[in-house]
Amino acid sequence: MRAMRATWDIFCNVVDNYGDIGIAWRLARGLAREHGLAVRLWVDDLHAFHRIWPAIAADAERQASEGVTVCAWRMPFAAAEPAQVVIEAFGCALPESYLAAMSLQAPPPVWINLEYLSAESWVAEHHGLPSPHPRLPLTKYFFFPGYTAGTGGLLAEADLAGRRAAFVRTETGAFWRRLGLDTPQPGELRVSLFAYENPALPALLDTWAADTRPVTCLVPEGRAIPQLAAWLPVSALQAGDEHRRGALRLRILPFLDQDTYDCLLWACGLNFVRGEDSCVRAQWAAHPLVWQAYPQAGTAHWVKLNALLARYTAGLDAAAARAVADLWQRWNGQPDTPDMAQCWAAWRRQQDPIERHARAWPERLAAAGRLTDKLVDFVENKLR
Ligand code: TRH
Repeated sequence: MRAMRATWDIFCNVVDNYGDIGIAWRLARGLAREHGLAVRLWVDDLHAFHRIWPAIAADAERQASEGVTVCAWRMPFAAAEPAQVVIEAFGCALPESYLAAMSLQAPPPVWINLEYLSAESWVAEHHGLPSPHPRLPLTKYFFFPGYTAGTGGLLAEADLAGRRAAFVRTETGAFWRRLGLDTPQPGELRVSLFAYENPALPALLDTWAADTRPVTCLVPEGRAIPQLAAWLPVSALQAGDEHRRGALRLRILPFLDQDTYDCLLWACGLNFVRGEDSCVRAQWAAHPLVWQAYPQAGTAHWVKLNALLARYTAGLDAAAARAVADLWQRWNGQPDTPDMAQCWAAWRRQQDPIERHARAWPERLAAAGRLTDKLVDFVENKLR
């Protein structure tokens, strides 16, 4: 049996935010579109799904979208014949009844836990390791996305670079009009901001307001809005609202669908991103980025942040690398970093080399390989 003919089930439990469903959806779409696979995506929160992909109906038990069968994951779990390949996204714990049904299949399904992405070096050593089920005759494999060839690679569509290049060449003006915005003025920096609540945000806004050149900050509706409202200050903010403070123009956007958000990353000169998926998309976008790592207990997210910083800044000259690192670390609340005004001034001084580096970065990133291709290869090897 070849994976190309296999059926696939992907299970996604939305813990919070949009990363779980964002990644599961990107993966499901990619497997269906590029590998012609029959993919069912089981999701326990279709409301979150609807936010990133409005074509999804939040109340449908089963629906088709982009060549994927989307199923509502309800408990108790109705009997379903297991697929030949089962992806458990981020250790979401498969329904017991489904696991039992898997153990009765001959041969048993290829069962894979899709892990979170990290740039840390241990990832390559753990990628692909098996773990036998304690009771059932099943083996789960751990599939680690990552930044090096020895990992599971990164999510990216085969035509991503081409679509981005075509957009930048011919579609940016129309995109800004679609969002109700003008095209950037000479010297204007257009920034997208996707962030968790962040104690560093007011200082960043102060700094932008005091910039010598215009900064337009575009914020899709979400968790940063209350802090923005408090800083302005205004009682509330909603999509379409615009406020000016000094050099800063702040504009609230509606939450965009996943593909349109990509266009925003391609169109802006600097992208503030968070979590996992938007961070990778911003890297593929070939513009400078500032990453806010998903906050974890203690300082675990600082370790992740510094691991990506080390990879991302390798090859930049020392002053530019320092400017990138200081701004990312200040944004993530790391101690012993200069204050925000100093970080921003240094970033501005290094903006040209940082932009050149960002343009060249996707080519280096591609060396990690594409996650969908690597996953299909991995499964084909197990099915042999
Ligand atoms: O939403 P997130 O903070 O998700 C997080 C992280 O993935 C984190 O690692 C995980 O542990 C936690 O969830 C549970 O950030 P992320 O990963 O960037 O996911 C956001 C998704 O939302 C991404 O697919 C892009 C999409 N998006 C839109 O579709 N429209 C938008 O307007 C915006 C801002 C994002």
